[in-house]
Parts: sequence; structure tokens; C-alpha cells
Amino acid sequence: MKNGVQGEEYRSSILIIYTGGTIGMKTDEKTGALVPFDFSGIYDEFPSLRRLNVDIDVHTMPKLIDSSNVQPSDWCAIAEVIRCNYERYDGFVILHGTDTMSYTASALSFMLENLAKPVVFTGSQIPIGLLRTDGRENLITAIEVAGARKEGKPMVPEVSLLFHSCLYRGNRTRKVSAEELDAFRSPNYPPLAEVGVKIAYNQANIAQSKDGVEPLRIATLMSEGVAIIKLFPGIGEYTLRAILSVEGLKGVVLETYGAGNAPTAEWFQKLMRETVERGVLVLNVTQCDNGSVEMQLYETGLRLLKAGVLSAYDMTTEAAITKLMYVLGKNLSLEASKELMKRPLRGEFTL
Ligand code: ASN
Repeated sequence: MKNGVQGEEYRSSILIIYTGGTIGMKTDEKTGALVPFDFSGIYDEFPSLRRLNVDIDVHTMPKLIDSSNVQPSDWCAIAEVIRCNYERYDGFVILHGTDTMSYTASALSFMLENLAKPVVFTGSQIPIGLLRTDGRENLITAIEVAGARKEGKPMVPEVSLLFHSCLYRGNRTRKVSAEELDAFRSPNYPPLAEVGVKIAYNQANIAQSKDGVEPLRIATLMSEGVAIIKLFPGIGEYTLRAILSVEGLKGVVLETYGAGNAPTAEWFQKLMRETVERGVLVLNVTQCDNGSVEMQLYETGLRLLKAGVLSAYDMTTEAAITKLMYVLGKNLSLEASKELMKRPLRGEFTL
């Protein structure tokens, strides 16, 4: 079907939103320096894209940035572009620097409420204008995923991240290598698709299409009163107290050891109790690459549980901090915020 006409194959319309990062770099032929690539000439640069059964438009963000400079205001700007173009396109590809791509993908997964269309993040480790680039494959596969349909519905109606040979749920990912082309992992959730000769979708792991249930809404208030604290043997009481007594603090991601364990020293436990009693949401995330927080397993975790610290289960730090920002940005009661933290909203953790 093409746009409702029976008998012809449906041709998806995709909007590429270009935000910056290495993927957007090419060598200036005169100077040899790396300069931004103009994605609006995408068909001239990659004529093979015409062979895909999709129509592509490009939206270039006003200021192209290295993703180390990304701020919540950039997440809002991306969400706004998606909202404005939501009805016109079948899917979206976000070209983003790899350094903070997992943060942005996690944030967008929460901010895009009632999302029923694909939003596929991708980037590259080698500039798209260099011969050995990984950007070309990533870009083409991301476009294909964003346009893929099954029984008239989008194949992957959620925020995902395509890198190297895998498509992941965006809020399950983290960047794990500054060197390898296979730079992302989803340590606690299987890939949504594996890319080989074919793109093999793992249907059971992909969110169900919510098409037509509720209109897309974007939540653009992200709380800034949050912090990440990574425990280490020797962390000092004064340092920790100083961070936790910062004015306006509303939420903390506490990176603990193993299955969610922390020192049992009285000063530490007392500080945690006081922080929770002050109404700060403390979320326990493990420092381990994979596995889940289970605070009831050891005395060192149980004490945190009793102090009122919440479990992040198997969430990544990237998902935990952006979920805190999203939930606290809603300005709900403390109890209502805790309720939202305790349940998976976009498949970001497994209970
Ligand atoms: N510094 C770059 C960025 O995150 C790294 C990359 O895209 N590979 O924007």
C-alpha cells in the first residue's frame, strides 16, 4: 500500500534530525580539516539510498554540537522537532555524537509520551567523510529500521539505538568503547534486532505498537536538581555530606557495589536516612556492568532499603538519571514520584 492505495508497496517517509557528532564530519578537500557534512545533500552523497523504499527529509539543528556539550535544552529541542513533524513522517532517525547518545536516547524515551513511531538514534566512531567510516552503514541501517513496517504498523515503535550490528532499546544502552566500532552495549536487555545479511528483528523484545491509543505528548520539564554519586572505598563523610546538602537537590543516583551494597558505617547510614527524610529521592544503581540491585540480599544492602532508598533494579545510570529528571520535572507529590520511579515506564528495567 502506498499512502492508503492498495496494490502498491507502502513507501515510508523518514525525517533525519542531525544534531552533530563525529558522524557529521567530512574532510574539507582544500584544507584537509574536518568540517560538518551537509546532510541535506544526502542523496548526492549516498545515491544508493534511493534504492531503499523510503522518502527522506533532513532537519539540521541550528547549532551542530559535539555531544559532550549536550544539555537538557537540546533534548527538548529534539523532542519539539519530533512533535512538530510527528504526523508527517513514519519514523525519525537522530544523528547524534556517540559520547552522550545513551543519555539522550534515555531522556527522549521518557520525554516522548505515547510514542507510537520509531525514533532511531545512531552515530559513528569514524567521520562519515572518511573512507573507512562506520557512519555509512549505521545511517543506512537506521533509516531502514525507522521505515520498517509489519502488517501496516511500524516494526519498532519505540526509542532505539542502532550501532554496528545491533539495534538496542535506547534506554538500555551505554557507550562502552572509545576505540572499537562496536561501541555500545545493552547489558541487561537483549537486542531488538541483529544486523547481518538481513535485519533479524526480535519481535518478543520490541515494545507493542500503541498506534491510535493516545496522541503523542512531549514532557519538556526536566529537573536539574539531581546528582550522580559513585561510591568508592574511602569516600569521605564531609564530601558526601557536602554533595547531599546542596540546595535544591531533589534526586540522587547512588552508584553502589554489586547487588546494591554500601558501607554499613553509622555515619553513612545516618546520612542516607537524613537525606531520604528530607524528601530527596535516592535511587540505588549498581556499578556492575550487568545484573540487578537486590537490596535484601546482604546486610549492606538491607540497611539502604530500610533507610528508604529506592531500587533501580537493572537500570543503567544513564536511564536512572534521566528518569529522575523526567519524573521530578513533573512536580508531583513525593509519593507519586516514588510510584513512577518504582515501575518501568518505557521498559527501562526488568522487575
Ligand atoms: N565526541 C564525539 C561526540 O560525541 C564522539 C563521536 O561522535 N564519536 O560528539
